[in-house]
Amino acid sequence: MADRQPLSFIQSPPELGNEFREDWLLCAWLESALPGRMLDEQRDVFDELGRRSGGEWYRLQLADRLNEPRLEQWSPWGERVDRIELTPLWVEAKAWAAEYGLVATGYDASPGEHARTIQFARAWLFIPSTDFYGCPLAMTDGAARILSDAGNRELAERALPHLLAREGENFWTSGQWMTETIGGSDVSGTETVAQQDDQGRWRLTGRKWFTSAATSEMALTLARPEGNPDGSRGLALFYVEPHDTDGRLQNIEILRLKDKLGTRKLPTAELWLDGAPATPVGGLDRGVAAITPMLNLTRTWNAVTACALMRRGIALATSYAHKRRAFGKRLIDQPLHRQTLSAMEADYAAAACATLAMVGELGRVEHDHAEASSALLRILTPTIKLGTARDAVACASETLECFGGAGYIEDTGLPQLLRDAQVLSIWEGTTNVLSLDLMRALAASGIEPWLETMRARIAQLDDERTRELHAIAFRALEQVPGWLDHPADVLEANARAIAMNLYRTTALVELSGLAHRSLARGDGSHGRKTLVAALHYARNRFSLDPIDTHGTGWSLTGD
Ligand code: MFK
Repeated sequence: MADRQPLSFIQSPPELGNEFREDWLLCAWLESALPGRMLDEQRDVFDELGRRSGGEWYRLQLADRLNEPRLEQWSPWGERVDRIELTPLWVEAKAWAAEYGLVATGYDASPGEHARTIQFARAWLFIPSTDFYGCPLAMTDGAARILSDAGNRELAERALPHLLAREGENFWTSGQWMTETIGGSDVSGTETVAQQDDQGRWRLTGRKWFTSAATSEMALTLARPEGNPDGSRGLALFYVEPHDTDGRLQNIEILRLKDKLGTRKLPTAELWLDGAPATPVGGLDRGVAAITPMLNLTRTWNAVTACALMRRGIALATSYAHKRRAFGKRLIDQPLHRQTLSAMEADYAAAACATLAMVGELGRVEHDHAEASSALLRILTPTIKLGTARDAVACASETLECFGGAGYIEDTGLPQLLRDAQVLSIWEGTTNVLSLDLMRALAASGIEPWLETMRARIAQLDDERTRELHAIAFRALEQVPGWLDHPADVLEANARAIAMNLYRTTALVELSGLAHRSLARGDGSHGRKTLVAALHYARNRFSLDPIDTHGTGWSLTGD
C-alpha cells in the first residue's frame, strides 16, 4: 500500500484573547456610562472575567462539547428517582456565577442607578463561554425582583438570601414554569390547578410543558386556584421548592428532557406536578400580571445574551481572518471580507448600545422609581429583545460563513453558535408576540416616552462629525407618530415592521450618542471606531421596513 501523503497544510484555529479588553464597544460604553471611580473599582473584575472567558472557560466549553445533561428516571432497584445529571461545565458555572455576583450585583445599593450596568457587563463577559448558564441566572434575577417587591415577607426571607448569595454553596437558582401544552405564548389557557389540602396547604396539579433549568432549587409558576374564572386573570402566581430537604422531588415527576435544536446543555424538562406543594406569592388572581417583572427581566437577559453571542462570533471570525490565507492573502487583507466583518461589527455595536441603554434605564427605574422612565422601559424591553434576537441569529449565520466549510463542522464548536442563537427569537416571546406586546405598551402610554427621549438624544448630536447621523436618525424618528394613527387592524398587521423600525432607530440613536460622547470626551480611539460603526449602520444597515397602510396586510395563505 502506498504511504499516506504527508500533511502539507494544517489550519490554525481561531483564538480568543481577553474578552473584556478586546470588546471595544463594551469598554467605550462603560467609560461613557459609569463614573470614573466606579469603573476603576470594577475594572479588575471585568478584566478577570474577560481573561477567563477567552481562556480557561472557553477551553472547558470546547472540551465539554459532546456532553449533555442526562435524566435518570429509575434507580437500579426500581425506585423512581428523576435525577438530572448536569454537564461538567454547568456544575462549575453555578459557583462562578455566585462568586462574580451575576445576580446579586444588580441588587447592590452602593452603585445606585449603575448597579444594573455593572451586573450586565459582568454577565456579558460570562455568558458566551458558559453554555447558556445565563438562562437560570435570568430566571433567578426575575424571581429575586418579584420576591423583593411582592410584600410576602416569609418568602422573601426564605429565598432572597439564596438568590442573591455570592458563595456557590448557598446560591439558589430559580425556574420559571409558565408554558403548558395548551398555552405556549397564550398563557391564559394554563390548565394547572391549585387546590388546598386538609391542612390548608396549596397543591398544584398539571403538566408543565417547557421548564428550563429543571434543577433549580425554587421556581415561580402559574396555576388556577380551584373555582377561579377562565383566562389569565383567574391565574395566580405560586412559589415552589421542587425538592425536600433530602433532595427528593416533592410530588413532581420529570417526564423527559426536551430534544432541542440548541441550548443542549440546558436541562429543559417536561414536568408533571402531582399535588406539588406551593405557596401563593401574593393574591390568588392576576397571576400573569404578577409574573411580568420576571418576563421583562428574562427579556433583558435575552438581549444581553444576543449581544454577547454576536460579540463572540465576531471575535472568532476576526481571529480567523488574521490567520487564514486564501488566494494569496490573509482574509483580513481582502476588501470584501473586511467589509463583511465591519458590517457585523456595526450590527453588534448598534445592538449593544440599544441593549446597554435599556439596561441603564432599568437601573434608573429601580433606583429612582420614576414614572417616565418606567413607561420608556416598558416600550424598550420588547423592542430591544426582538431586534437583538433577530440580529444575533443573522450574525451567527454570518459567523459560520466567515469560516467557509469549517463553520459547518461540528468539532470546530462553531455550529453551536448558530443553534444557540436561534432560541433568542423564540424564547421569552417570539418576534410577533413581542411586537404585539409593544403595541399594547404603546396603546397604554402612547409613543411620547420613547419619542421625547430619542428627540433629546438626537438634539445632542450637534457636532459636525455627527451631522449625517443626526439627519438620518431625525428622519426615521419623525415618521413614527404617523404610523400609529392607522386603524387597529392595520397597526396589528404592521406590528412587526413598526417594532423593527423602533429597534433600528433606537439602536442608531444610542450608537450615535456614544460616538458623540466619546469624541467629546477626547477618547479618540473609541470615538473614531464608534463613529465609523454608526455611519456604517446608518448608511448600509438602516433601511426602514415599509409599513403596509392599505389594509390588514396581504396574504398568500388561507382564503
Ligand atoms: C439567556 C437568556 C434567556 C432567558 C431564558 C429564560 C427561560 C425561561 C423559560 C420560560 O419560561 S419561556 C416562557 C416564556 N413565555 C413568554 O414569554 C410568554 C409570551 N406571552 C406573552 O408575553 C403574552 O403577551 C402574555 C402571556 C403576557 C399575555 O398574557 P395575557 O394575560 O393574555 O394578556 P394581557 O391581558 O395583555 O396581560 C395581563 C396583564 O399583564 C395586563 O395587566 P392588567 O391585568 O393590569 O391589565 C398587562 O398589562 C400585563 N402585562 C402583559 N405583558 C406585560 C405586562 N406588564 C408589564 N410588562 C409586560 N411585558
